[in-house]
Amino acid sequence: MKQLRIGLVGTGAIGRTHIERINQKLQGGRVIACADVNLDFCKTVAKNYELHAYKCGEDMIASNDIDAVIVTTLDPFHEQYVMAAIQYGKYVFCEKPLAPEPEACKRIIEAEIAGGKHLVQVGFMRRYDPGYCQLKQLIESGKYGLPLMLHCVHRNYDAPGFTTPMSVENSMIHEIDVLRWLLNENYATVEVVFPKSTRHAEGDLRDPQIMYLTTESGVRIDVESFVNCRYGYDIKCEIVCEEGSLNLPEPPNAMVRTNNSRITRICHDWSERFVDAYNIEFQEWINSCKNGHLTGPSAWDGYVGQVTAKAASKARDTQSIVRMNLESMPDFYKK
Ligand code: ISE
Repeated sequence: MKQLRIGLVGTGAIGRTHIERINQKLQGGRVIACADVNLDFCKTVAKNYELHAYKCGEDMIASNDIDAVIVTTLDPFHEQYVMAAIQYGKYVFCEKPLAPEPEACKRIIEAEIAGGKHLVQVGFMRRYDPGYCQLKQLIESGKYGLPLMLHCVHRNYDAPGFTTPMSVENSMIHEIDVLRWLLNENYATVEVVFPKSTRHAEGDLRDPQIMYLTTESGVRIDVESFVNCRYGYDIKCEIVCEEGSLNLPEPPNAMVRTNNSRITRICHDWSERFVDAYNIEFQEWINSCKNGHLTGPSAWDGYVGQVTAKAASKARDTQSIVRMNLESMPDFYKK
Protein backbone atom coordinates (compact mmCIF):
# COMPACT_ATOMS: atom_id res chain seq x y z
CA MET A 1 0.00 0.00 0.00
CA LYS A 2 1.55 3.30 -1.09
CA GLN A 3 -0.48 5.83 0.86
CA LEU A 4 -2.90 4.98 3.64
CA ARG A 5 -6.16 6.60 2.45
CA ILE A 6 -7.89 8.02 5.50
CA GLY A 7 -11.47 9.20 6.01
CA LEU A 8 -12.11 11.52 8.95
CA VAL A 9 -15.49 11.85 10.59
CA GLY A 10 -16.06 14.98 12.72
CA THR A 11 -14.58 18.12 11.16
CA GLY A 12 -14.39 20.24 14.34
CA ALA A 13 -11.20 21.90 15.58
CA ILE A 14 -9.29 18.78 16.62
CA GLY A 15 -10.31 16.98 13.43
CA ARG A 16 -8.95 19.82 11.34
CA THR A 17 -5.61 19.89 13.21
CA HIS A 18 -5.28 16.15 12.50
CA ILE A 19 -6.01 16.72 8.79
CA GLU A 20 -3.30 19.39 8.70
CA ARG A 21 -0.72 17.33 10.54
CA ILE A 22 -1.30 14.23 8.40
CA ASN A 23 -1.49 16.00 5.04
CA GLN A 24 1.17 18.63 5.65
CA LYS A 25 3.72 17.13 8.07
CA LEU A 26 3.56 13.34 8.22
CA GLN A 27 4.45 10.64 5.74
CA GLY A 28 2.71 7.56 4.39
CA GLY A 29 -0.92 8.57 4.80
CA ARG A 30 -3.35 11.15 3.54
CA VAL A 31 -6.78 12.27 4.71
CA ILE A 32 -8.74 12.16 1.47
CA ALA A 33 -12.33 12.37 2.69
CA CYS A 34 -14.40 13.75 5.53
CA ALA A 35 -17.91 13.57 6.92
CA ASP A 36 -19.79 15.57 9.51
CA VAL A 37 -23.39 15.87 10.69
CA ASN A 38 -23.13 19.52 9.68
CA LEU A 39 -22.91 18.95 5.92
CA ASP A 40 -22.43 22.61 4.97
CA PHE A 41 -19.48 22.94 7.31
CA CYS A 42 -18.12 19.59 6.15
CA LYS A 43 -18.20 20.84 2.55
CA THR A 44 -16.30 23.99 3.54
CA VAL A 45 -13.63 21.91 5.28
CA ALA A 46 -13.48 19.55 2.30
CA LYS A 47 -12.98 22.48 -0.04
CA ASN A 48 -10.25 24.05 2.14
CA TYR A 49 -8.25 20.83 2.38
CA GLU A 50 -9.19 19.37 -1.03
CA LEU A 51 -11.05 16.36 0.38
CA HIS A 52 -14.11 14.47 -0.75
CA ALA A 53 -17.13 15.36 1.43
CA TYR A 54 -19.54 12.57 2.39
CA LYS A 55 -23.06 13.20 3.60
CA CYS A 56 -22.96 10.17 5.85
CA GLY A 57 -20.04 8.93 7.97
CA GLU A 58 -21.02 5.28 7.54
CA ASP A 59 -21.02 5.62 3.73
CA MET A 60 -17.53 7.07 3.86
CA ILE A 61 -16.33 4.26 6.13
CA ALA A 62 -17.86 1.65 3.80
CA SER A 63 -16.27 3.14 0.69
CA ASN A 64 -13.58 1.15 -1.12
CA ASP A 65 -11.61 4.40 -1.45
CA ILE A 66 -10.94 4.46 2.31
CA ASP A 67 -8.39 2.24 4.08
CA ALA A 68 -8.63 3.67 7.60
CA VAL A 69 -10.80 5.98 9.69
CA ILE A 70 -10.26 8.77 12.21
CA VAL A 71 -13.13 9.61 14.57
CA THR A 72 -13.12 13.14 16.00
CA THR A 73 -16.85 13.71 16.47
CA LEU A 74 -18.48 14.72 19.73
CA ASP A 75 -17.88 12.00 22.32
CA PRO A 76 -21.39 10.44 22.32
CA PHE A 77 -21.08 9.64 18.58
CA HIS A 78 -17.73 7.83 18.78
CA GLU A 79 -19.31 4.41 19.28
CA GLN A 80 -21.39 4.37 16.11
CA TYR A 81 -18.44 5.21 13.83
CA VAL A 82 -15.97 2.91 15.59
CA MET A 83 -18.55 0.13 15.26
CA ALA A 84 -18.97 0.89 11.55
CA ALA A 85 -15.20 0.70 11.03
CA ILE A 86 -15.08 -2.66 12.79
CA GLN A 87 -18.00 -3.86 10.67
CA TYR A 88 -16.10 -3.01 7.47
CA GLY A 89 -12.79 -4.39 8.83
CA LYS A 90 -11.01 -1.01 8.76
CA TYR A 91 -8.46 0.40 11.17
CA VAL A 92 -9.94 3.19 13.26
CA PHE A 93 -8.27 5.84 15.37
CA CYS A 94 -10.77 7.25 17.88
CA GLU A 95 -10.02 10.37 19.91
CA LYS A 96 -10.41 9.92 23.66
CA PRO A 97 -12.75 8.88 25.15
CA LEU A 98 -13.46 5.71 23.21
CA ALA A 99 -17.05 6.32 24.36
CA PRO A 100 -18.39 8.20 27.38
CA GLU A 101 -20.02 5.13 28.98
CA PRO A 102 -18.08 1.96 29.91
CA GLU A 103 -20.98 -0.13 28.54
CA ALA A 104 -20.45 1.42 25.08
CA CYS A 105 -16.69 0.68 25.31
CA LYS A 106 -17.61 -2.89 26.23
CA ARG A 107 -19.77 -3.23 23.11
CA ILE A 108 -16.82 -2.04 21.02
CA ILE A 109 -14.50 -4.58 22.67
CA GLU A 110 -16.98 -7.37 22.04
CA ALA A 111 -17.36 -6.39 18.38
CA GLU A 112 -13.60 -6.17 17.91
CA ILE A 113 -13.02 -9.57 19.51
CA ALA A 114 -15.82 -11.08 17.42
CA GLY A 115 -14.15 -9.69 14.27
CA GLY A 116 -10.91 -11.37 15.36
CA LYS A 117 -8.57 -8.50 14.45
CA HIS A 118 -7.15 -5.50 16.34
CA LEU A 119 -8.57 -2.49 14.53
CA VAL A 120 -9.16 0.13 17.22
CA GLN A 121 -6.67 2.63 18.64
CA VAL A 122 -7.64 5.27 21.21
CA GLY A 123 -6.16 8.79 21.18
CA PHE A 124 -4.29 8.80 24.47
CA MET A 125 -1.48 10.90 23.04
CA ARG A 126 0.50 11.33 26.24
CA ARG A 127 1.92 7.83 25.76
CA TYR A 128 3.84 9.32 22.81
CA ASP A 129 5.14 12.41 24.62
CA PRO A 130 8.95 12.13 24.69
CA GLY A 131 9.00 13.17 28.37
CA TYR A 132 6.57 10.47 29.52
CA CYS A 133 8.47 7.95 27.36
CA GLN A 134 11.67 8.88 29.21
CA LEU A 135 9.91 8.36 32.55
CA LYS A 136 8.77 4.91 31.42
CA GLN A 137 12.29 3.94 30.41
CA LEU A 138 13.67 5.18 33.74
CA ILE A 139 11.09 3.20 35.72
CA GLU A 140 11.71 0.08 33.65
CA SER A 141 15.50 0.39 34.01
CA GLY A 142 14.95 -0.56 37.66
CA LYS A 143 17.90 1.70 38.63
CA TYR A 144 15.84 3.75 41.06
CA GLY A 145 13.91 0.95 42.71
CA LEU A 146 10.14 0.66 42.70
CA PRO A 147 7.79 3.64 42.33
CA LEU A 148 6.09 4.40 45.65
CA MET A 149 4.23 7.70 45.20
CA LEU A 150 3.29 9.97 42.28
CA HIS A 151 2.50 13.68 42.52
CA CYS A 152 0.85 15.06 39.40
CA VAL A 153 -0.55 18.38 38.25
CA HIS A 154 -2.82 19.09 35.26
CA ARG A 155 -3.59 22.80 34.89
CA ASN A 156 -5.38 24.57 32.03
CA TYR A 157 -5.24 28.34 31.58
CA ASP A 158 -9.04 28.50 31.38
CA ALA A 159 -11.89 26.24 30.38
CA PRO A 160 -15.05 27.97 29.23
CA GLY A 161 -18.14 25.77 29.58
CA PHE A 162 -16.38 23.24 31.81
CA THR A 163 -18.49 21.32 34.34
CA THR A 164 -17.44 19.56 37.54
CA PRO A 165 -17.53 16.01 36.03
CA MET A 166 -15.33 17.12 33.12
CA SER A 167 -12.31 17.56 35.38
CA VAL A 168 -12.14 13.78 35.72
CA GLU A 169 -13.73 12.63 32.49
CA ASN A 170 -12.20 15.16 30.10
CA SER A 171 -8.96 16.27 31.80
CA MET A 172 -7.68 13.76 34.37
CA ILE A 173 -8.65 10.88 32.06
CA HIS A 174 -5.21 11.55 30.55
CA GLU A 175 -3.48 10.87 33.88
CA ILE A 176 -5.72 7.84 34.45
CA ASP A 177 -4.40 6.37 31.20
CA VAL A 178 -0.79 7.50 31.13
CA LEU A 179 -0.03 6.63 34.78
CA ARG A 180 -1.53 3.16 34.38
CA TRP A 181 0.70 2.74 31.31
CA LEU A 182 3.77 4.08 33.16
CA LEU A 183 3.28 1.83 36.17
CA ASN A 184 1.96 -1.11 34.16
CA GLU A 185 -0.79 -1.88 36.66
CA ASN A 186 -4.46 -1.15 37.30
CA TYR A 187 -6.02 0.94 40.03
CA ALA A 188 -7.54 -0.44 43.23
CA THR A 189 -9.22 2.65 44.72
CA VAL A 190 -10.12 6.19 43.76
CA GLU A 191 -11.25 9.29 45.63
CA VAL A 192 -11.87 12.91 44.55
CA VAL A 193 -11.79 15.85 46.96
CA PHE A 194 -12.54 19.55 46.55
CA PRO A 195 -10.12 22.20 47.76
CA LYS A 196 -11.39 25.77 48.09
CA SER A 197 -12.75 26.84 44.67
CA THR A 198 -11.25 29.63 42.58
CA ARG A 199 -13.36 32.71 41.91
CA HIS A 200 -12.69 32.04 38.20
CA ALA A 201 -14.84 28.86 38.24
CA GLU A 202 -18.02 29.46 36.21
CA GLY A 203 -21.45 28.47 37.54
CA ASP A 204 -21.44 25.33 39.70
CA LEU A 205 -17.96 24.20 38.62
CA ARG A 206 -15.77 22.94 41.47
CA ASP A 207 -12.24 23.93 40.52
CA PRO A 208 -9.60 22.78 41.48
CA GLN A 209 -10.16 19.12 42.30
CA ILE A 210 -7.73 16.49 43.58
CA MET A 211 -8.02 12.84 42.59
CA TYR A 212 -6.32 10.18 44.72
CA LEU A 213 -5.64 6.80 43.18
CA THR A 214 -4.02 3.69 44.62
CA THR A 215 -2.75 0.96 42.35
CA GLU A 216 -3.21 -2.75 42.93
CA SER A 217 0.35 -2.97 44.36
CA GLY A 218 -0.23 0.03 46.68
CA VAL A 219 1.41 2.94 44.80
CA ARG A 220 -0.29 6.16 45.98
CA ILE A 221 -1.04 8.87 43.39
CA ASP A 222 -2.37 12.40 43.74
CA VAL A 223 -3.47 14.38 40.67
CA GLU A 224 -4.48 18.02 40.86
CA SER A 225 -6.82 19.24 38.13
CA PHE A 226 -7.09 23.04 37.99
CA VAL A 227 -8.80 24.10 34.77
CA ASN A 228 -8.84 27.85 35.46
CA CYS A 229 -5.31 28.36 36.77
CA ARG A 230 -5.03 31.58 34.72
CA TYR A 231 -1.30 31.41 34.01
CA GLY A 232 -0.76 28.76 31.31
CA TYR A 233 -0.97 25.03 30.55
CA ASP A 234 1.07 23.18 33.12
CA ILE A 235 1.60 19.45 33.37
CA LYS A 236 3.77 17.94 36.11
CA CYS A 237 4.51 14.39 37.13
CA GLU A 238 6.92 13.36 39.86
CA ILE A 239 7.48 9.66 40.47
CA VAL A 240 9.06 9.04 43.85
CA CYS A 241 10.94 5.74 43.79
CA GLU A 242 12.90 3.88 46.44
CA GLU A 243 16.21 5.46 45.34
CA GLY A 244 15.33 8.54 43.33
CA SER A 245 12.66 10.93 42.15
CA LEU A 246 11.82 11.00 38.41
CA ASN A 247 10.40 14.23 37.02
CA LEU A 248 8.55 14.88 33.74
CA PRO A 249 10.67 17.27 31.65
CA GLU A 250 9.03 20.49 30.49
CA PRO A 251 9.19 21.54 26.82
CA PRO A 252 12.48 23.36 26.27
CA ASN A 253 12.01 27.12 26.18
CA ALA A 254 14.93 29.51 26.51
CA MET A 255 15.19 31.44 29.73
CA VAL A 256 15.28 35.19 29.21
CA ARG A 257 16.91 37.42 31.82
CA THR A 258 15.42 40.89 31.71
CA ASN A 259 14.30 43.69 33.97
CA ASN A 260 15.57 42.00 37.17
CA SER A 261 13.71 38.78 36.24
CA ARG A 262 14.26 35.34 34.73
CA ILE A 263 11.42 34.50 32.31
CA THR A 264 10.70 31.13 30.66
CA ARG A 265 7.61 30.75 28.51
CA ILE A 266 4.94 28.29 29.63
CA CYS A 267 2.71 26.71 26.93
CA HIS A 268 -0.77 28.16 26.55
CA ASP A 269 -2.74 24.99 25.86
CA TRP A 270 -2.58 21.26 25.24
CA SER A 271 -2.28 21.55 21.46
CA GLU A 272 1.00 23.43 21.93
CA ARG A 273 2.26 21.38 24.89
CA PHE A 274 1.64 18.01 23.24
CA VAL A 275 2.28 18.84 19.58
CA ASP A 276 5.22 16.39 19.38
CA ALA A 277 3.16 13.69 21.06
CA TYR A 278 0.35 14.11 18.51
CA ASN A 279 2.75 14.03 15.58
CA ILE A 280 4.51 10.90 16.82
CA GLU A 281 1.19 9.25 17.70
CA PHE A 282 -0.25 9.72 14.19
CA GLN A 283 2.97 8.80 12.38
CA GLU A 284 3.12 5.55 14.36
CA TRP A 285 -0.58 4.90 13.75
CA ILE A 286 -0.15 5.33 9.97
CA ASN A 287 2.93 3.08 10.01
CA SER A 288 1.23 0.42 12.07
CA CYS A 289 -1.93 0.38 9.88
CA LYS A 290 0.33 -0.14 6.88
CA ASN A 291 2.27 -2.90 8.65
CA GLY A 292 -0.99 -4.54 9.69
CA HIS A 293 -0.15 -4.48 13.41
CA LEU A 294 -1.48 -1.77 15.75
CA THR A 295 0.81 -0.87 18.65
CA GLY A 296 -1.00 2.03 20.38
CA PRO A 297 -3.59 2.23 23.17
CA SER A 298 -6.26 -0.40 22.52
CA ALA A 299 -10.01 -0.53 22.94
CA TRP A 300 -9.30 -2.33 26.22
CA ASP A 301 -7.25 0.68 27.40
CA GLY A 302 -10.15 2.91 26.38
CA TYR A 303 -12.54 0.74 28.38
CA VAL A 304 -10.36 0.66 31.52
CA GLY A 305 -10.00 4.45 31.32
CA GLN A 306 -13.78 4.93 31.26
CA VAL A 307 -14.40 2.40 34.06
CA THR A 308 -11.86 4.27 36.21
CA ALA A 309 -13.32 7.67 35.30
CA LYS A 310 -16.82 6.47 36.23
CA ALA A 311 -15.53 5.18 39.57
CA ALA A 312 -13.85 8.56 40.15
CA SER A 313 -17.09 10.36 39.32
CA LYS A 314 -18.96 8.16 41.77
CA ALA A 315 -16.29 8.87 44.40
CA ARG A 316 -16.65 12.59 43.76
CA ASP A 317 -20.45 12.57 43.89
CA THR A 318 -20.60 10.46 47.04
CA GLN A 319 -17.45 11.99 48.59
CA SER A 320 -16.19 8.52 49.45
CA ILE A 321 -13.37 6.17 48.48
CA VAL A 322 -14.52 3.85 45.70
CA ARG A 323 -12.97 0.42 45.27
CA MET A 324 -12.41 -0.57 41.65
CA ASN A 325 -13.85 -3.79 40.41
CA LEU A 326 -12.18 -4.43 37.08
CA GLU A 327 -12.61 -7.72 35.28
CA SER A 328 -9.49 -9.35 33.88
CA MET A 329 -8.17 -8.44 30.45
CA PRO A 330 -9.43 -10.74 27.67
CA ASP A 331 -6.65 -12.88 26.12
CA PHE A 332 -7.28 -11.08 22.81
CA TYR A 333 -5.69 -7.92 24.25
CA LYS A 334 -2.69 -9.61 25.90
CA LYS A 335 0.37 -8.70 23.86
C1 ISE B 1 -8.97 18.50 26.66
O1 ISE B 1 -10.07 17.80 26.12
C2 ISE B 1 -7.75 17.66 26.57
O2 ISE B 1 -7.76 16.54 26.14
C3 ISE B 1 -6.55 18.28 27.17
O3 ISE B 1 -5.43 17.46 27.05
C4 ISE B 1 -6.83 18.57 28.62
O4 ISE B 1 -5.71 19.23 29.19
C5 ISE B 1 -8.02 19.48 28.76
O5 ISE B 1 -8.27 19.73 30.11
C6 ISE B 1 -9.23 18.83 28.11
O6 ISE B 1 -10.33 19.72 28.18
